[in-house]
Amino acid sequence: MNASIALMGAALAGGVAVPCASAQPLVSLFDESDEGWTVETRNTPAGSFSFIGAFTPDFVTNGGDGGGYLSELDPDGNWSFFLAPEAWNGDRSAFSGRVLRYSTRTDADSYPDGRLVILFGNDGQRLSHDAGIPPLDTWTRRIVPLREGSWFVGTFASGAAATQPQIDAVLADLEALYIGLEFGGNTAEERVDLDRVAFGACAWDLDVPFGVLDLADISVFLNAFVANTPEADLVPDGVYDLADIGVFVSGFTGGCP
Ligand SMILES: [Ca+2]
Ligand SMILES: [Ca+2]
Ligand SMILES: [Ca+2]
Repeated sequence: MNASIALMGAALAGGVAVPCASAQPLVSLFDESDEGWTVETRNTPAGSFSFIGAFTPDFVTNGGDGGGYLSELDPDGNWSFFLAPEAWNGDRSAFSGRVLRYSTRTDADSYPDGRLVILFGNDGQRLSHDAGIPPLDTWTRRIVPLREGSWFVGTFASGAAATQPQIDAVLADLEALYIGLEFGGNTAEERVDLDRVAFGACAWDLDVPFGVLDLADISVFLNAFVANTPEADLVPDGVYDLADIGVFVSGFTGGCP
């Protein structure tokens, strides 16, 4: 297996950076500002999930998963979410089948609903994903496939699985992207951070610059493959084998779909 990896690395390293020919991902690295992200608190996502309050997250200049990042101290006893800038909404059909990446960090884990990623579509369509609870006090990179098998209908990531047509319908007229930060039940119990968001990146576009395939992506893939971490599980089955390498090589050499 190591020989295969070395061969792949040598083969790919002989190429040049490949720009994604089609739609570029939307990216927030928070190098210099909050990039238009806000925080909203809402009623329970197990219920109406209706709007309660809007807040401005803290922008921190360094210490993120690369440079600056966003940070929010839980502002109230409701359900808090980072909200992507309005400019990210609209027709995102090109992102179907790609992934949402983000890095999260929390200093509490007493409450589970920070696990939620929620998309609003037109006419009240709502989808949700369960990203799980990250380990404490360390940056954790999330990978959320924008395809069937990763989303539920509604805002609580339970019940009916969302079909690919339902996911595509929401992406075709996106009205909001929420990333959960509710990892502590009480007001001001937890501080949760967000960085390195890439919405609509290819599964094999693993490192910055997102939207460009280059040696950095190869390096991340190889390291993740050897370490058996999810970034390299491109045929997502918890097994790290030639199938994952095959997807990476064909994706890398083919650009983005
Ligand atoms: Ca950053
Ligand atoms: Ca890249
Ligand atoms: Ca795999």
